[in-house]
Amino acid sequence: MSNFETLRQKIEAHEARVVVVGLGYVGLPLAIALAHDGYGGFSVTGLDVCEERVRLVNAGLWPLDPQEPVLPGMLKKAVEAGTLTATDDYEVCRDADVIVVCVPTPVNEHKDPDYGALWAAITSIAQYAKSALVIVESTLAPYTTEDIAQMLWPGVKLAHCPERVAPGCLLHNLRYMPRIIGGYTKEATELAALFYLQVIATSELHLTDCLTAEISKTFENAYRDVQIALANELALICQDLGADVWEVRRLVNTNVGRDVMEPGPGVGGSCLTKDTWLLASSLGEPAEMLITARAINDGMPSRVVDLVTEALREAKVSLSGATVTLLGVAYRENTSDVRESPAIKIMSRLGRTGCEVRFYDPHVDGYDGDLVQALTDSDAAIIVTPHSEFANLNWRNLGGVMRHRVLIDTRGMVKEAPNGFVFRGLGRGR
Ligand code: SAJ
Repeated sequence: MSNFETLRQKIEAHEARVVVVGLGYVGLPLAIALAHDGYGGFSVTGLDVCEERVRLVNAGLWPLDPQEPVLPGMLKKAVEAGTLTATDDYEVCRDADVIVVCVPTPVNEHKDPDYGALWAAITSIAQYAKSALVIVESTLAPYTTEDIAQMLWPGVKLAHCPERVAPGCLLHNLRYMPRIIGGYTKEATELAALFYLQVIATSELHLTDCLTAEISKTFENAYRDVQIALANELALICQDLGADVWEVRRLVNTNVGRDVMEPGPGVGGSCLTKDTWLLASSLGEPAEMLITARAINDGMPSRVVDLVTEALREAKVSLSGATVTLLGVAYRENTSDVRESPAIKIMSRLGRTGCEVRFYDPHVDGYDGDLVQALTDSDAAIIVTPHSEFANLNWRNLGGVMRHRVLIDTRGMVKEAPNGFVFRGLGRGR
């Protein structure tokens, strides 16, 4: 029987031995779902270089900081059932039929791909895996799959199936998001598609080649980044002209095919902040619009600091020596994920001016204490993350504990300036 046929049969019968390399936000949910008897039911080994993460997974404990619904319970069950184990030893790849690579692919300080983790994983896999199906879920700059193929060729079947999960809904996205599968060969595409069909609930698999998959993934996030930059530019235009961006946005969106996104204090998270750079790194000519969008979004924390400075000046409070409370540390609403959060950038800019900066975030451990205490004796409050808890705060009461009543809303959550407050809204010129 050919290697292709053997793999096909093992995958279909759920008898394939699976290794998931990288037990982070992408790899861990996948390893759990693959091992769960209701979904994949495969025998799965999670591989990670972090000993502590390996230890926690083997103990049936969720090892990641941001909490997720359902997954921790599924992890415990899979470990107890013996279908999921973890290791830091690549030798496990020797007997693997399917290896899925989910390691981080960030960019360095020059915005070039930092493939340290990727090359370490691929080099180790190449040492042991001779005929497995290798799928790379990590986001890749165009032509990277080609380079990976050179390292694994000729025995291994290789496909790029870029991840599409987001914190707070990792399992849901994994099960229901349409997937793009770009095989290095037609056989690899076919096997990878068959493999995902065993674990995902959607049948929407889009089969293509690896270069098209790489460009599609990086561009889908670059596209979102540009759309947000455009909304942020509109906010700055409205602020300058004395209009309200939320009303302008509402009116623009009444026309067919217009869907202006929401302006805000900048773009956080690990996807949108780097995928433009991965895409741009592979080009001969600069991708001007994408790079301008990055610059606009990266500039938003400074615009927020400008608003704070202006509002404090109106309240006759000097910025140096003021106490400012940031409402929200997470980059994304209703999650505890703080990666690349605009809150951190605002904090460091304010810190440089001599401000004391406090945080309150009901979703983030360590910052989830008491809102009233966080605001007591503050000179200003800034709404940074649009957590639902911040939607209907009673500013009349909260103002009573503040030293000065200054409020900055970067997310359009406060409809009317509260009485007695110096109020500034991002994109609200009046
Ligand atoms: N943001 C705005 N205005 C908006 C939408 C977002 O300022 O209208 C800001 C957010 O506050 C945040 C940043 O942009 O700081 C990123 O937000 P996001 O909703 O795009 O969240 P991410 O970064 O977690 O994006 C992920 C992406 N998923 C992957 O890369 C696998 C993205 O492709 C998804 O579209 C997004 O989740 C999603 O919609 O869930």
